[in-house]
Amino acid sequence: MNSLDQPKIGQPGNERINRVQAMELIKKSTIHDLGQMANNIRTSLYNNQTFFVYNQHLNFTNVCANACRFCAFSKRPEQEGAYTLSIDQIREAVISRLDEPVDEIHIVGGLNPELEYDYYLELLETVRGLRPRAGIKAFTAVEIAFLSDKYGFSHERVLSDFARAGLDALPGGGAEVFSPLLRQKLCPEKISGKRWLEIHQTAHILSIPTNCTLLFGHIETWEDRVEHLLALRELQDKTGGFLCFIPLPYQPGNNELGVRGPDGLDFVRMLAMSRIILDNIPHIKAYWAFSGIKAAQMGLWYGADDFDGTIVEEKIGHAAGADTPTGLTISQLEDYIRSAGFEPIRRNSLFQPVQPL
Ligand code: V47
Ligand code: SF4
Repeated sequence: MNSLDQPKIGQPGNERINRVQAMELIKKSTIHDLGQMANNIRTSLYNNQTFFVYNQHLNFTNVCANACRFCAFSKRPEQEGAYTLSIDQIREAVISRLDEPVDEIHIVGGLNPELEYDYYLELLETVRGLRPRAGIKAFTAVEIAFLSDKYGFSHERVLSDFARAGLDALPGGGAEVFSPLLRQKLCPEKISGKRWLEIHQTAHILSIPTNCTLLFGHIETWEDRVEHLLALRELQDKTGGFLCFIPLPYQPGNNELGVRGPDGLDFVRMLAMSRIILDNIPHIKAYWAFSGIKAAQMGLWYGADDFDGTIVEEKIGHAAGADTPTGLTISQLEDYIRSAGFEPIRRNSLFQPVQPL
């Protein structure tokens, strides 16, 4: 599907919320009021449907040239536990689950200077060859920028090459929080928020849809969160290429940031404010692997309409101490969604409904 075909979901007749109103809303509203507002929007869009995907995560390397202070996943090449999967190992990982009806492969890794451009192309071609019908959602804007700088290629060139090799969509990682001051403290080596947005804009222009995220619950304020959401909304006004927003609750284990992470109420407040502000982004995800399953179920009443998927096997949040399962079965996912009061709808990467085989 062309990313520009995504539905525009702003509600005609309703004034969209601005920065000042958003800050007032968060300061003055009870959690119940916020939940009701967000749930009204979510219900008007999807009634009681909740989306999920049969997916597989592939983290091809944890070796990373950056050292983001919140990240417990990345390793230096010589560090114990550092790994890089060969193309053969990637092939094996995909083949090992070929008997399962996986609809999406989510592929991300660290910025490993040893990996050549051809490795990325071969990786995509291998997965595409083995899984001709699955959506391939791969490489964050940070990885696209890394390759573009290393080889002197434009973002457009890298994204077009990858699309030809099998890429369908970009995941939302690497956005963190756009505030330059906070980025300096959290991830000084990482690309700026401005460049992250430019890469997503280029993807959208090339009809590659993308997701977007915000890492929250660490040292940021509500002002920072609102600014970040407004920047995403502004780009979406121009391109319509974002499919889904995922607020990522900071996981405090095994990293040097040394702050606590958001509690359950902050998680659902964040979901509700996202649904209210992002009136043009179709889907809001309650990412159970980071929030916990119970909080994600609650999140469905606070504006979220997507529960992510089976995953198997989540590594980034778990390196930072997430105490959730590393994966779920389809029937577990459906049970969690139903017991929260919603109808589970299986989807593909582009959020189109999938009929189970
Ligand atoms: O980019 C790293 C974040 C992201 C921590 O697009 C952390 O559908 C919390 O982006 N605590 C990767 N977060 C995960 C991600 C994602 C996940 C699921 C679905 C999609 C999607 C995208 O995880 C990284 C970084 O922002 N991260 N360390 C941490 N300690
Ligand atoms: Fe590397 Fe990504 Fe971890 Fe930052 S968050 S250190 S870029 S793997």
